[in-house]
Amino acid sequence: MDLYKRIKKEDKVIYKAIAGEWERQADGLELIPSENYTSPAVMEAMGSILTNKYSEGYPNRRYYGGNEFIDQIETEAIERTKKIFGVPFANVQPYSGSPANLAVYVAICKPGDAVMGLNLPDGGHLTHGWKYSATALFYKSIPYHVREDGRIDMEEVRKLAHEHKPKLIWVGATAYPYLYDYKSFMEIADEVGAFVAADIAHVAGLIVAGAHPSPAAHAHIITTTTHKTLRGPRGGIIMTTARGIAKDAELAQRIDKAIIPGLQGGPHNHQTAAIAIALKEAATPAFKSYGKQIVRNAKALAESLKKNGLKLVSGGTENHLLLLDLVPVFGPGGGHFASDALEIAGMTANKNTIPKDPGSAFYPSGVRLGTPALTTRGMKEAEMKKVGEWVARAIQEAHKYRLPTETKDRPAYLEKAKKELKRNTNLKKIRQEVRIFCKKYPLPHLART
Ligand code: DSN
Repeated sequence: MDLYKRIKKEDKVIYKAIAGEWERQADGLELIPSENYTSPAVMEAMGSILTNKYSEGYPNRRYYGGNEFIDQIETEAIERTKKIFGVPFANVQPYSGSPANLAVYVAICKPGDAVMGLNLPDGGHLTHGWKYSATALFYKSIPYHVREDGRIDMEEVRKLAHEHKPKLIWVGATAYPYLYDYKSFMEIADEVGAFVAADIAHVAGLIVAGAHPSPAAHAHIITTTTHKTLRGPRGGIIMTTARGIAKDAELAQRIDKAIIPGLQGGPHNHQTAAIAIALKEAATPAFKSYGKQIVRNAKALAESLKKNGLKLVSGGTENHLLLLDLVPVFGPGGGHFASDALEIAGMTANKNTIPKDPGSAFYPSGVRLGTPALTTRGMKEAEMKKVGEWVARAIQEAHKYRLPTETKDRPAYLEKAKKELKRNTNLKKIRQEVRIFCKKYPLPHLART
């Protein structure tokens, strides 16, 4: 790996781990829907000298000298965000999605205010008020849920909003295979005087590509990470919409103050430059095709999985991700067995709860899959058919396992099952097929080991 020759010389331990991770990413199928591969230009910016600089404050309003070029970079990232998402204000300093979301609370809520978000086991995010998140410690969290079919229960959202009069309602999720009804959320929020924050972390790239509706006209605030479908570096952005400014003329300034001095210190300038580059890439026609292909690939993967005998929550997908309902294979709580079998066969996914999960958040009954990373590698519908077959074959190899009913027996049982799966010759065979297949779809990096 020429790219990391200095690390190789200076620190063999870290070099070896990076080289191992490089091989893992290159030779396996990345099916985690929140992961992706950045471009070499984004990578270069992340490893640039910009990491050396302190810049607390905002462009032309810094607490430190020497920020002439940093100001140019941050201004460019802000302007690109505004243009690409059609919003009047953007803050590009959040270190990632969770700090971005916390800044929204700090900007508009007082401790103890009621807030609403999709329940985590129903597909929601930790920072939308999950009971173990700081957001539920400091604010009164009122979760809403999905119906039997997996769609958000808008009747429940309206009922809870009228009952609790929340200050803030989140729209967004981490495991939701449908489009969001932003307009209905806005109507409900208007009825009770709440702010709507759309967390588009998962679908930002799809929105830019025109493959998912934009919440710009139906939310006051939009937050996103930059490293999922948007294909940038790890990072976060908070946008204030025209509707947000109309509701509160000071909203954008409140958000800026919530980031610094409220929550963060100096921005990560290397990250800001990399975000600016990713936004430039996202504005190209090639990216629009990419975003649309992600969705076509997800639908093709869904068809292949069903054809090979697996059950999907909602029976398919409207975006980039799919949720496998594994209750018919393992009974309750079998997500571990599937994700272990997939990993041993060279496919990375994550176990996940499904709507009305008969297991638990720690022992969920589903697995979450997605196509953003595979689409970056140039795979299309024909390849998704193949991937679906491998996923089904791998899960089939684990079908005899059942989660013990006694919680204390579970860790040992799971460990034993994993050991056995590691010795499974059919899984080894799939691993080899996947490795050969991956060689045809190189990562967008500069060199290989
Ligand atoms: N960890 C992200 C995901 O995988 O969806 C959410 O923050």
